[in-house]
Amino acid sequence: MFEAKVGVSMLYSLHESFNRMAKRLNAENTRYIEVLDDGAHELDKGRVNLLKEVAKSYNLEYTVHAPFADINIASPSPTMLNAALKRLTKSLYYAHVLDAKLWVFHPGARTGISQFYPGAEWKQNIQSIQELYAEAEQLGVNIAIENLPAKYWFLMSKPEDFQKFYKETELPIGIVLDVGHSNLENQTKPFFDELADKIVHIHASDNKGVDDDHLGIGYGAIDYNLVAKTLKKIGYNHRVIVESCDHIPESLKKLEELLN
Ligand SMILES: [Mn+2]
Repeated sequence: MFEAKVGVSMLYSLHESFNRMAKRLNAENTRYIEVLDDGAHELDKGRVNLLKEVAKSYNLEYTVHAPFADINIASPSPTMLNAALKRLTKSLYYAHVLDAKLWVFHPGARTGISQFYPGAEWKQNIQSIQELYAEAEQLGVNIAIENLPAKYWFLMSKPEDFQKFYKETELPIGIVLDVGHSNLENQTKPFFDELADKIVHIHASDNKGVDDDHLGIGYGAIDYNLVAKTLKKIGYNHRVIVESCDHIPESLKKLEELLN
C-alpha cells in the first residue's frame, strides 16, 4: 500500500548551533526528522538525551544521517579507515540510543591513488559495509546505503553498482535513493525500474543536473510530479525526506501535496 511519510533533514540548519537546531524540531510541520550527526550537530550523550526529550514531547520519529565529512569507508590507508569506522560506529550507537528508525550512510569513494591498486577500493568498500552491518545488527539498528554521484568519485552511484554489491554480499541492506544524486547521472528511472523493491528511504532535493545543489523542491530541473507518480506506482511506503538547504516549508508542502 502506498503511504509516503514526508519528513525533513536538519541539514539545512547545520550552520546553526545544535541547540538552535533542536529548538526548531517542534515546528517543522512533520514528525519525521532526519538528524545529521556531523559538523556542529555531532551527537553526544547530552545532545541525544535532549533529542529524546523533544521526540517524546512532540511525538517525533528520528532517522540519523551518518557523518560524512572526511569519511571514506573505502580508504586505502588503515589509519584513516580505522578512524572513519570508529566515528561511524559511534554514530550507530547514538542512532540506537535515539531509537532511530534508520541510519543512512554513504558508500566509499575512489582516491588519488586508486589507479595503482585496481579494485582495492571496491573490496574495502564491501568489507567496511559488512563490518558496519555486523555492528548495526548487534545494536538493533536498521541501516541503508545512499547512492552518491560518480562524478564526486563515489563507488555506488548506479543501479549496477548496487546489483554488484547485492550479488557479492547478499546483505539485507536497503537503498536510500537520493533523487538529487541520481538526477546528476540520469539514473532516477533506472533505479526505480531495477531496484524499486530495495528502496527503503528517499532523499529529496532539487538541482539543475550539474551540481549537487540541494535546492528547494521546484527550484531545479527535477520532475517531482514524475517521482511522485512513480512512488505511487511502486507502492512506496517509507519516508521521503526533504534534504534541501532552503525553501524548507515550501518543499515539504509541495511533496505533501504531490504524495497525499
Ligand atoms: Mn542525500
